[in-house]
Amino acid sequence: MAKKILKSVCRSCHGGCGALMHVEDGVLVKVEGDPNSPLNKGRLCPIGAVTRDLVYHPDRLHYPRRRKGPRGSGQWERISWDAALDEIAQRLNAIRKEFGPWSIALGTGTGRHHIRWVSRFGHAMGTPNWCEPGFAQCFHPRVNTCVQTMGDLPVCDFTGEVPAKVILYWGHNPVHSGPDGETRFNVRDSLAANPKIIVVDPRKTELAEKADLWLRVRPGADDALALAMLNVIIGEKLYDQAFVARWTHGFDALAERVKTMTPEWAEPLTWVSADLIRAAARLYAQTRPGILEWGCAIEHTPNCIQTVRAISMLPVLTGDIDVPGGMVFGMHGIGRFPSLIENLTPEASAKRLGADRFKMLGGEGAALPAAHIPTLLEAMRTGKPYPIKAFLVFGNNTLTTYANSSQVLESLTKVDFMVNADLFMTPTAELADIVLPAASWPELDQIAGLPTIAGNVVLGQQKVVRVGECKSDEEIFVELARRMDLPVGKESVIEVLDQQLKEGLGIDFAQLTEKGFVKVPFRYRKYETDGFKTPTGKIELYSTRLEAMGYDPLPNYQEPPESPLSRPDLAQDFPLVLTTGGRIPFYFNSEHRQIAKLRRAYRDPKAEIHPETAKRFGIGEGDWMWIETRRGKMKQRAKLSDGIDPRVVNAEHGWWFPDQPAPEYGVWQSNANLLTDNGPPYDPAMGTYQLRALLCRVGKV
Ligand SMILES: Nc1nc2c(c(=O)[nH]1)N[C@H]1C(S)=C(S)[C@@H](COP(=O)(O)OP(=O)(O)OC[C@H]3O[C@@H](n4cnc5c(=O)[nH]c(N)nc54)[C@H](O)[C@@H]3O)O[C@H]1N2
Ligand SMILES: Nc1nc2c(c(=O)[nH]1)N[C@H]1C(S)=C(S)[C@@H](COP(=O)(O)OP(=O)(O)OC[C@H]3O[C@@H](n4cnc5c(=O)[nH]c(N)nc54)[C@H](O)[C@@H]3O)O[C@H]1N2
Ligand code: SF4
Ligand SMILES: [Mo]
Repeated sequence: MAKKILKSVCRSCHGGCGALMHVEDGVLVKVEGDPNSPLNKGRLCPIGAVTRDLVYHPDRLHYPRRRKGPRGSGQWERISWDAALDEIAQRLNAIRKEFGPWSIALGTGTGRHHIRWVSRFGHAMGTPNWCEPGFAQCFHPRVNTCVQTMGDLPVCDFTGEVPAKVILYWGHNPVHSGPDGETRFNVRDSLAANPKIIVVDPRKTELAEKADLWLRVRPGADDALALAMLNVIIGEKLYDQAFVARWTHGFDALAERVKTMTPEWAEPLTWVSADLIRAAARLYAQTRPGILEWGCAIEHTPNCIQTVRAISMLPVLTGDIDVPGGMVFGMHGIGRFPSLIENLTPEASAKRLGADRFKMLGGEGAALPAAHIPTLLEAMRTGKPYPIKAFLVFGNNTLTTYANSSQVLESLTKVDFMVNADLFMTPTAELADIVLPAASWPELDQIAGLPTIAGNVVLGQQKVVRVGECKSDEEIFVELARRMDLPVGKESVIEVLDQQLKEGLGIDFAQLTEKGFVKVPFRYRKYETDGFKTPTGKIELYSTRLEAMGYDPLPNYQEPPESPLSRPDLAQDFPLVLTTGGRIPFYFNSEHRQIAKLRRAYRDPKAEIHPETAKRFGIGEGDWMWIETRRGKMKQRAKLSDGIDPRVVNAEHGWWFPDQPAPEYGVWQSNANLLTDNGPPYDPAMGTYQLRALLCRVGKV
């Protein structure tokens, strides 16, 4: 019997846990955490632990299929890869010729191995229109804001020697989640040093229970809260005066901006008492070093960039930037990804949907420019400013994770040609013309270069098995580029990986997978020799780049457009504030509901509500409860909690039911995005729409 243990890295979430893959006669028999990995030290979470159940799930797509019958009728026929790829290549080339390459759009999901390869393939075809439902709503607002104002994204120093003495968790519950390169294990380990804990969250999470201070903020009022904390830190001179004087630009202007934004000003806006705001500002500023764990909750409302801006200034004012135990900049261990963006003609670049308005998403303020989803969906529906003829989806369950799902359905049904590559059939894949079976993470080669973790570990993810006729997304792009005879993008996957690794680490992919991972030597206080990569060479509290793009150079407060304060008229009928999300440890966004072990651990969707509010509407613990907004209605089971504000409801996102009949798989029953809004106003710089802080009403089913 041929037995081997191969080193790889779990990619079932944003994490990147080192994994040992036990393979016998071409079958994956066991997956365990790599004890040598600095990220997980041998552990796997419930999702990583069921990797075999994912790879060998009986519902996995094993071969390409073509739709018979009308769109959404659920009738399919098996076809060969040759037939599938030739048909796609021929249709796409015809569309490019007749309508221009920009009329082809691509979609993908968050933080996957192939996210940048989707943009690469788009650029190779000549279209600027690729998108991801998190781009304007998740992580990239933090990345782009910090790149513009500090030169890079600062991240928690989890792999250094010095533990943080205070941790500020803001709209983030990383013991269950952990975006881009952080694992839940790093987060848990950082608690072992017994730091002070401050939590800003409308729900009483496990972290909130442990916290020294818990600020139960009104959803969507994070900007006001952060500005008030800045007011206290500046007003009481709690900031690091030497650092601020030498390394920041525009401190006086910031001080002037927040002068009137006192805790008393913020109290009625945030529903947090002025005393508690003061206490949090003092505890955070006076305990050092400190880290900021910020999550996507601050990026789910239309004042996203300025909220991020305000919160990002907290560790800047305390001087906890690029110091041991603080917020540090990565060492960038791998070479530049060849995104092929230079292949776009100026005409094509100018056609990126939404880029003229949202420059931090699609223009000069974006590290990797992407299209604006609501503008793209509108172009699908109306043909304006030009028609979108094809939509190629590589790993996104569009009907569950984009805002306003009913309108998303309407948009997708207008597209002439839709292709979907996924591990499983989903309600979204059922709308496609051709469905391709994608390889899952143990079935493909990739580099997990995680510049977002302080240790800057570069990990090799290697193909250890393959099921059916699955191909990796990257391989599909290469094959299509060749069949379409595109001018660029035809190198093999390994050639591209080798090039990135040689440029960064001087090794090739085979050498990386042999080692498993490479730790890049770390250096603190890089700014002392290099400065900050901004126009002034300093951290820009007053942002010259935001100003040049026509946006507010200083952080500001905006009331959410659908709130009890901005729309008291609407609040008569929809009296409660709705927030959505709240990550579940057993599922990743809309995924994993078909894995029996995970589903047994967490059967039904749950919405959190205060017992008094539930009683008022005749709802008991575990009852199915309607939640309704102006956009639509869906049901989840009531989870009663006296930790949530009586005026707030939290609904989980990502729910559909793979066990229910095709083609809908129950996607219209409990889907939080039937409630959310993708209409204006958007964040002026990022185009962010509203996934949280909306008005709703509830009732017993
Ligand atoms: N297990 C698991 N891990 C995941 C994911 C998953 O689905 N499952 N998803 C991945 C993705 S895409 C991401 S972006 C990350 C997200 O991970 P997190 O950033 O942790 O996101 P959430 O858990 O949705 O929200 C964090 C907290 O914000 C609170 N919250 C809700 N509304 C507001 C608000 O208006 N203001 C504030 N301050 N807090 C609010 C919620 O109660 C919740 O406790 O996790 C990634 N990792
Ligand atoms: N209401 C509400 N909506 C939200 C959020 C929220 O908190 N509330 N969170 C938002 C955020 S932060 C984000 S980032 C987005 C997340 O949105 P996405 O990241 O797009 O998540 P999914 O829609 O679950 O799509 C992932 C799909 O990829 C498939 N897949 C997994 N691995 C592979 C692979 O290797 N190749 C291919 N081709 N397919 C694969 C899975 O089976 C699944 O169908 O959702 C956003 N939507
Ligand atoms: S935390 Fe993420 S990367 Fe780590 S085992 Fe779980 S799913 Fe995999
Ligand atoms: Mo996300």
